[in-house]
Parts: sequence; C-alpha cells; structure tokens
Amino acid sequence: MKDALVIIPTYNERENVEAMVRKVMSLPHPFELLIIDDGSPDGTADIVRHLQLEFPGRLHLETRQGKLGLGTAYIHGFKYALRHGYEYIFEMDCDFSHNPDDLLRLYDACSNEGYDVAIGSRYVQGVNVVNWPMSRVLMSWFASWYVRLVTGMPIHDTTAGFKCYRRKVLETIPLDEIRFIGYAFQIEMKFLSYKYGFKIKEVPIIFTDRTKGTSKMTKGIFKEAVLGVIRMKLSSYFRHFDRY
Ligand SMILES: Nc1nc2c(ncn2[C@@H]2O[C@H](COP(=O)(O)OP(=O)(O)O)[C@@H](O)[C@H]2O)c(=O)[nH]1
Ligand SMILES: [Mg+2]
Repeated sequence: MKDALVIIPTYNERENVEAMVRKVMSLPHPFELLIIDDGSPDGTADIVRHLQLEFPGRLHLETRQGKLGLGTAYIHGFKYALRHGYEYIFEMDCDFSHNPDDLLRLYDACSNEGYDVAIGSRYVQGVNVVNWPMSRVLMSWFASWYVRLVTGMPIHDTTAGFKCYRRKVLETIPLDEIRFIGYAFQIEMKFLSYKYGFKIKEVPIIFTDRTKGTSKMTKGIFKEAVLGVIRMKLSSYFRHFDRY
C-alpha cells in the first residue's frame, strides 16, 4: 500500500506550479503529488513535465483536453489514487491559498488521530482568511452558514477545498454519481462523508488569497451551489447510506 498522494488541479498556474511542487517535495514527509492539468494554454503541464525529471516517482501528471472543471478533475484524481493504492488522499489548490505546511497537520489528523476525513477549515474559530476582499469573505462565510442550515451537517467550513481522505472514504462514496463541478462539489463530498458516517475533523488553518495568477471562480459555479445543495438535501431522503 502506498502512503500519501496530494492532488492539485491546475488551470493556468504557470506562476505558481514550480514553487508549489518544490515546496511539497521539501516537506518532512514523503508526500507524492498528482497534478491534474486541463490543457492550460499557459504551459503549466510543460513545467510539470520538466520537474518530473527531478522528482522521478514522486511527481505525477495527468492531463485532460480543455477546462473541464474542478469537480471532475478531482474525481479523475481520486480514481487514479485508488487504482494506485494510496492510503491518504489530499485535495489542495495550486495558488498557495492553502499553506502546504498544513498538509502535515491534515495527515496527522487521519494517520494518528484516527479521523477518516480532515478538513483544513477557515471558520473553526472566527474567520481565518487573509487578503480576500471583504465582499468575498462575507460571501464565503454566508455560503458556509447557508449550507449548514440546509444540510444540517455539523461542519463550519462547508466549501473548503483543502482536505485529506482515508482511502476507504473514496472507496465508499459513489464517485460516478457526483455531477457538481465547482464549490458544490466540495459541499457534496463533505455531505456524503457525513451521511456515510465517517469521522470528520476540522483542522483550523489560515487561508491566504493568491498573490500570483488569477481566480477561476465564476458566477455559474456559485449558482450551481445555491440550488445544488437544496436538491442534494432533498434527494438524500431517497437514498441509502449503507457501508459495506
Ligand atoms: N484542472 C482544473 N483545475 C482548475 C479548474 N478550475 C480551477 N482549477 C484549479 O483549482 C484551484 C482553485 O482555483 P481558484 O481559481 O484558485 O479558485 P478560487 O480559490 O475559488 O478563486 C487552482 O489550483 C486552479 O488552478 C479546472 O477547470 N480544471
Ligand atoms: Mg484560489
């Protein structure tokens, strides 16, 4: 069984990807890295290919044709991780909003404290967000509150995208049934982890807005989440969440 794989989806992250790869490779735990690049026109994948020569066997790359969305990129990565036998599977952004040093804390929550899912959470104690415009902080905080209200799941940061899953979580969740692509994807993964009864921990982190490159967040992604969570909650009444 292999140990830990960090999945990072990328779209036009030329300014961040090399520093991110080097940072993860330098951590005091032998994380492996899987970049899922959606044919970034800025050549992100070429930079990764070049770095693979330096980190053989630890830096992996999957490329897809065109921008297909964050959710399907992660599903692609999760299947890769299951196929290749990793025990701890992480989600992280490429833009340094998530501090790679915190990978160690998420890893610890799952490998030593026995949690099935560890969430790098901005809203455990107050609001730990640096450099976001106030409008975006408020939107994110209210979004988390709204999702908690609709779904009833006891998680503060419901849209967080910095996570560690134990393998059995991704083996249990029916990955092919997930249709969401943006924030709603992150919400649904948490909702299903909760419904299937997995042990979830929120690890407090500080989230810092990117300083390089641009955000790919769109209005459509936001709209998907607003209606999506209601639909998700309603359909959950007609589903069974048995673990085998
Ligand atoms: N492969 C892939 N990666 C994406 C896509 N959209 C965003 N990303 C990556 O997902 C991460 C988070 O996106 P970002 O634009 O920072 O979203 P924000 O933090 O919500 O503004 C970054 O690493 C992006 O490069 C996509 O459609 N495909
Ligand atoms: Mg970002």
